[in-house]
Parts: sequence; C-alpha cells; structure tokens
Amino acid sequence: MSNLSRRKLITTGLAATAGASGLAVAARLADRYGLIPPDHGGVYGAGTTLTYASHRLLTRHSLAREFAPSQISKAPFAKLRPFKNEAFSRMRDSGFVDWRVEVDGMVARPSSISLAELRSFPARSQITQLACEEGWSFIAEWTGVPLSHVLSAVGTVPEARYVVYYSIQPNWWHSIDMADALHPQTLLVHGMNGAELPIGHGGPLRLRIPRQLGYKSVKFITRLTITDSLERFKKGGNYSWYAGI
Ligand SMILES: Nc1nc2c(c(=O)[nH]1)N[C@H]1C(S)=C(S)[C@@H](COP(=O)(O)O)O[C@H]1N2
Ligand SMILES: [Mo]
Repeated sequence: MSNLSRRKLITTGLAATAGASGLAVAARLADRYGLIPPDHGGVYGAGTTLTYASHRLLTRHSLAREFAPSQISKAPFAKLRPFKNEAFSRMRDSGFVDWRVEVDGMVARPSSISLAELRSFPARSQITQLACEEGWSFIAEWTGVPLSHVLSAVGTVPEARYVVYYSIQPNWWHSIDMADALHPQTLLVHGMNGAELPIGHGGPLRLRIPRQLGYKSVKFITRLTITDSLERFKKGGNYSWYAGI
C-alpha cells in the first residue's frame, strides 16, 4: 500500500472510531502504527492517543502559524514564580557566561555546549504565539538555534525516539518525540523581540515548541537527554504529555 493511501486508511479508521465507545478501538489501531503517546495510560488515555495520532498523521510536517512584526504583543506576559537557585544567581550575576547545556544519552558525541557556542550556531527567528493552558497567550519574535542543528552536531543514533529537556529550575523538565525535536520551528531560544531573552521568559536559554502548549516550552535549559524510551523518566509536570495545538 502506498504511504498516502495507508495514511488515509488510518485517519479514516481513527475518525470513524472517534465516538466515545470507539476510543479504545482507535487506541488499538494507533498502537499498530506506532502512534501511541508515552503517557497513554493516564486519565485521558484513549482521548489523548486519538489527538496525538491524528496530529501526527494529518499535520506531521505542518508549521505553527507565523505572524507579522506588527502583530507582536506590546506587553508579553512573563509567567514565573520566583525561585531560589544559587547556581542560577551566580551565573546571572556574571552575565550567564558560564551557562552550558549538557547533551547525553543516545548520541555519538556526548557534549557540553556553552551559551557562546550556541549563539554562534546558525540562528532562526520566528514570530509565533505562546499559548498557556490557562487560556492567555501572546505573540513574540523568538530567535534561537533549531534543536535539529544541535542534535545533528552531537549525532543522535537511529534508535533515538525522544528528547528529554531539563531546566535548572527544580522539577521543570519535559520531553518531546523526534517529530517535534527535528521540526524546523523547535528552537533553543536565546533571543526575544530583538534583544537577549529576558530572565522572566526563560533567559538565557529556553526551548520553544510553538506546535504545543506553553508548558512544553521549558525555561532555563541546562540538559538534553536523548533516549529511545520514556519508561524510566517520570512525566515532568502535571499536564498531558502531548500538548499539540
Ligand atoms: N522552567 C520553567 N519553564 C516554564 C514554566 C516555569 O514555571 N518554569 N512555565 C511554563 C508555562 S505553564 C508557560 S505557559 C510558559 C510561559 O512562558 P512565558 O513566561 O514566557 O509567558 O512557560 C513554561 N515554561
Ligand atoms: Mo502555562
């Protein structure tokens, strides 16, 4: 069967079974095609599987909407509870010159990349919306290195399936699958609206994943772990693993 007709068959199947009683059937169908999100056993089990599977099949390569400079929000909302972290304060006081990102796991060359190196990598700027699960949103221009560039610099092994990313802020970490990790709009952001990324918005370095809700765009990134399974990683945060919008 051609790729296209198989995709049509699966999406038709998923749509046809999307009724409440069909959710479990949809989940079984999705499982056959590797479309099950890693937290499928949660409260929203079959429903989140259906969302993830449909997104992956229908919008695999689609781009989040990009906006015009005139649409940039005048007063972007920085949602940050103050936190105490000695290492962070020390680095902030010296202008973050010592900030590094450790990259480990299923990579050919485990690396420790400095902020200066990241800033010297090819950058991309995009004007996208950050949408919080609480209902508010804003539009900003984000500048950073495509995560795909970092991943090819360290050489991910073919079996790699997920990227787990950690904040210096305790208990803030999340993970994405390779489809989102390699997506051209997924950036390790170091700039916002033409200036350095402000601390309130996650400076000096945050991940931006404009195809998912705000909580997946973790601030103060210090570590990336590449893995083929999320089994030994408890889910970061309280929300659904897949936050596609
Ligand atoms: N480290 C860290 N990352 C985080 C958060 C946080 O509290 N700490 N909040 C998340 C949530 S819920 C949202 S909606 C966005 C908010 O981004 P903003 O402050 O730039 O508006 O950051 C996300 N990333
Ligand atoms: Mo949020």
